[in-house]
Amino acid sequence: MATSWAPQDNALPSRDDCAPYAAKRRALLGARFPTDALVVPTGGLRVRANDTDYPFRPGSDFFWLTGCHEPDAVLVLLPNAAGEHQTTLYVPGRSDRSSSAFYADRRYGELWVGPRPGVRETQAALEIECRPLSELADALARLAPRNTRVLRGIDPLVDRSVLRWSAGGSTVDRDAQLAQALSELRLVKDDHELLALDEAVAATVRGFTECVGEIGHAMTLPNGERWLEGTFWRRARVDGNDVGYGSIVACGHHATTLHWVRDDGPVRAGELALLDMGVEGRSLYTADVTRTLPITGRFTPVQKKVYDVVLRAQQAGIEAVRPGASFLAPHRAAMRVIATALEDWGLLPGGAQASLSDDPQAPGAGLHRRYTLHSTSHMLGLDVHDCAQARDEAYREGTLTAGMVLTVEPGLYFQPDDLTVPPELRGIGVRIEDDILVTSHGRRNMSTALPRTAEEVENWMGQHLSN
Ligand SMILES: [Mn+2]
Repeated sequence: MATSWAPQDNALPSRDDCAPYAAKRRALLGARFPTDALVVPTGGLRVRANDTDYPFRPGSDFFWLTGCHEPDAVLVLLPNAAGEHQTTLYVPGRSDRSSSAFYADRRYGELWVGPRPGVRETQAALEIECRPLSELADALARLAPRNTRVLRGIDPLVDRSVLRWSAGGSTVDRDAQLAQALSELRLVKDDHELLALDEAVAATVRGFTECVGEIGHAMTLPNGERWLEGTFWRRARVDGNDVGYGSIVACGHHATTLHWVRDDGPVRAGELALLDMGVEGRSLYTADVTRTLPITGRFTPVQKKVYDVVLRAQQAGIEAVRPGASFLAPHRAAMRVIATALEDWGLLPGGAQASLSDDPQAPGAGLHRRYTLHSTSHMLGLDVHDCAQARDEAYREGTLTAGMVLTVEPGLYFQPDDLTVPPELRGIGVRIEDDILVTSHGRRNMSTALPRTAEEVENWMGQHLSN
């Protein structure tokens, strides 16, 4: 079987656009730890069931530093005397026709999975010195635990090979500092990342619009939410890599379940559809957008009453985004609008002021949270909840800086069995979410291509609803 095949094309790929950006990011990381060796793996294939795997998706920190899409790869930065780092990327070799794996390995053999880049190809595309993965074990064994930091919890093989270091106890803290530094460096996006986010948002806008066009068909199915979920997923796969997180397609009272990802309910006239969906682009940055749409294309008066409060809260939140403002400013601004409205509706017996109190022991404090449930913002990037390992002082209690991208997504949720609210509000859930870039002077809403006001939503749906 190994003979009489035409020669394979071994041309090298051209340079990936991200290469110079990734080089800068590695330099930034290296500068944080000038005398340490740093080990950042991407992780490997994971079994879904029996002999089938989940589609592989690179580790976000690894990908940010390399742009490499291949599973099992490991980046090693070795400090040198000049206080810089020598970069080596360990990648699996190809399983081309010259190898027995070509035929035999159903996970990696190119007969099974198609051509894969190997050491030469990855080096040419990413402009990083690459070595075969088979050399990694020796390379790790040469590192001194005292000045090595490892991104743990990603690759069991890497974790195991450095397990012996943990005996002293202190390396784990050092490793956590590496994860923290990566998260904090990723807080501010470079131009290449912003382009990728804009592309992800544009694809997300197309997906939302296509969902509106499919509402009519979804209404004919017992589990029409799935039809809308699938409609969006098709757009995510065609324009990007995947969805960045499980799409929430929540019609009627499902909208009051925050992470409704079962998406197996009906799509019924007279109800709202809360759609929280984001395309993850080919360069793995994800959008995260929510719209709450009247299924027939027109809000009822009570739906519009709730919608308009959430919209005003979101607008106040968006306007609070500016460099130098605290990360929590959009949340505070949005909650002020919502608590005031809840007080007007007689739902906050102690009043909005008391409910918004920073003192959790104060009477009436936090009562609005029964209906708002979650915080208003999170960072967005390669991960939908980006930069999660950053210290509070750099993120949750920190200050907004130009280049950060965050969501502003207040919501109001009246559970169907909540006896504290009037019956007409029960089962209504509304969230509006946009992706906001902090600019040097203020902000740019990256997702303005989707309508937000009730009137704009109704006009847009009128153009795209089909029956
Ligand atoms: Mn979000």
